[in-house]
Amino acid sequence: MSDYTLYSYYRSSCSARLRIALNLKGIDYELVPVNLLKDEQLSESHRALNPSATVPLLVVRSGDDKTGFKIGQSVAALEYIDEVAHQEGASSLLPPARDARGRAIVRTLAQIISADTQPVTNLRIMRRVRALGGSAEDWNKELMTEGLRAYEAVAQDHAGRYSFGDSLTIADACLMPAVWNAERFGVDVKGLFPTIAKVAAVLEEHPAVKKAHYFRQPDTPDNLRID
Ligand SMILES: N[C@@H](CCC(=O)N[C@@H](CS)C(=O)NCC(=O)O)C(=O)O
Repeated sequence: MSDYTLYSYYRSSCSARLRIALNLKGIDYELVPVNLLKDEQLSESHRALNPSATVPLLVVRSGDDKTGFKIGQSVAALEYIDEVAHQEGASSLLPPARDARGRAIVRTLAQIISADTQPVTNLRIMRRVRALGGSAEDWNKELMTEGLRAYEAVAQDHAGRYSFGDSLTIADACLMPAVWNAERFGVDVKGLFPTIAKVAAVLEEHPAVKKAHYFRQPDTPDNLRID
């Protein structure tokens, strides 16, 4: 048995990916809030744990290992959670190894969000856009629209109940919080992206996703909290 600690911020899309996966696998975890608006991710103590100065950070402790094994990249952590749980008999968040094409499609979808969309709309980038005199809100709305347009184009040929067929995958764990962010910045997800909207509607009803929602976290401010 391992102990899991998740360093997380309630409104961090990358943290939400891991909350969704941990909830899906029924893995209990201790949540350590890191307040991005107070720059806690930039502190020496956090950088010592995650040199990327970001959340999420997943720390896994087992047996006598008190320091823990640290994973500071959300997609690596998603796959780790999936692989460990799969070894213990849970269903996988990736198509089976014999379906190499399916796995490539799921990873393509996950990377449209995790490699092409989130990094350019991150808090540190928004701050730089503002420092250069631009509108970070317009910047994010445009880039999130472009990212979701690419996702829609790939997913429309493969989606069932979820982004790839009828099983929830790492692509969905990346998509759901990306949709929450896009809606926050005024992207008309339902109007522009019918496949994503259909999948998101199913995801939003999933108990693991509900529990991972931005507004149901221990560090969610009281004025945003929902039941
Ligand atoms: N590639 C990293 C990105 C992590 C990341 O950028 N996290 C955001 C929150 S979603 C963050 O910590 N931002 C802090 C900042 O921009 O200073 C991952 O997938 O874990």
